[in-house]
Amino acid sequence: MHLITGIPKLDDLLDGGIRQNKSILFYTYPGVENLPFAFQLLYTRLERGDHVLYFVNNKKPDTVRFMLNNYDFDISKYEKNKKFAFLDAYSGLFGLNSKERFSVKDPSKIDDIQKELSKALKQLKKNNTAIIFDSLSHLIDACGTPDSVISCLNKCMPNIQKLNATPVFLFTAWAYDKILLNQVRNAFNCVVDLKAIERKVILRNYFNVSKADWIKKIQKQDIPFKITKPGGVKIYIPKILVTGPYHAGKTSFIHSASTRAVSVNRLGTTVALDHGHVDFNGFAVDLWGTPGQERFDPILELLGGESLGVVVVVDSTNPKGFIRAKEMLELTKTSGLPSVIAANKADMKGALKPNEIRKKMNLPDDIPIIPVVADNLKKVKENEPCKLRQKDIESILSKLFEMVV
Ligand SMILES: Nc1nc2c(ncn2[C@@H]2O[C@H](COP(=O)(O)OP(=O)(O)OP(=O)(O)O)[C@@H](O)[C@H]2O)c(=O)[nH]1
Ligand SMILES: [Mg+2]
Repeated sequence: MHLITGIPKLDDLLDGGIRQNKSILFYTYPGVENLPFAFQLLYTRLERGDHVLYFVNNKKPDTVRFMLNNYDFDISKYEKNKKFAFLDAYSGLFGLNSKERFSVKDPSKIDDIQKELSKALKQLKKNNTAIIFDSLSHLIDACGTPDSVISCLNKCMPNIQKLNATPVFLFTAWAYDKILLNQVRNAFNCVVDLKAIERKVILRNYFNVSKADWIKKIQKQDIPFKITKPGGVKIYIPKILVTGPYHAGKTSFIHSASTRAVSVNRLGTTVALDHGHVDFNGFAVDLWGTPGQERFDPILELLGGESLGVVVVVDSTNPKGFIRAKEMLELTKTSGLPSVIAANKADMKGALKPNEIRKKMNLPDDIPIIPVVADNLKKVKENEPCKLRQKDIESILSKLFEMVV
């Protein structure tokens, strides 16, 4: 059975999601956040009717509740109908009584944890239950030798699985020795690595799946991500360039696609740049728009730098602009990057069809050309950006994001 995680792209890489009763490890490099991955997964499972048991040993259960709330994951209704419960292995560390449904008196004893875990799972037995282990690194640090934790883990994994649970472990690879780190990785059916590219400071976070024993050939792909609050895990594309000839509709495109956007415009034309932030389909993306007028050509190269993909907005009624559009790709040094042509103003008389545009622009078949129309023709004004139809914008964004990631 496929259990979707709700984490964008991860489900694709896992061939539909994690598998029931298989263990999954989020193997995290120091400095990278892993909690939102667990949160998004557990909330997705709750929404789909599963139960969740949250084992926590490094912060108060209330802290987890607070953090979940910050991401807009409201678990209160699931707590009320007993679909979500904590297994508190934190309060006991300070000799405090726990108010949670399940708790361990002495969390430094791995056997006690195991007993309480079995008790909790027996109560939940009839249901699919995801158990979040937050965190395995802390369990190793708190419960004696790493070897004993690993061997206990290996011993209790089949039991966990017998009780119809799918265990999800959070692990941060602090300075442990290499043998232990390998033991940890080997103890799970599936390993998702959460890493960062560092140059003195962390530049970018990404994840990949390095192991999933139900898949014959794993797609080796690094997926860049960003954590947003609320929202959780989003695939992050820091820069998509939006370019194209004068008056084609670039500013209109950016404002229609973005949750928030700013433009430096004067008398109805862009004189510096447009910037917009897109939050769509699990992607968080920043759009950068160029001006169209030739007098601004000297800044085009600056605006194009470090783009990962391009939306080329053309006016479908104005073939003269097509050559200019290709010239702008050269000037911004973005030709060759994943690109989609937004064939804008398709609502207007004389608008060329995508195949005609492809011919005139002499474009290869792998560059999609997607028609775009104004959302409401009555509201289109001379020299003022207008709202474009959401459906058209979304097909452009999904096509391009798929090509970039
Ligand atoms: N009918 C129609 N008009 C559109 C459409 N898209 C944009 N327009 C209009 O075209 C004009 C130019 O739109 P902008 O979004 O400012 O174009 P731009 O490419 O940013 O222009 P510059 O920054 O000056 O190069 C505005 O008057 C818009 O209202 C469309 O799909 N249909
Ligand atoms: Mg503009």
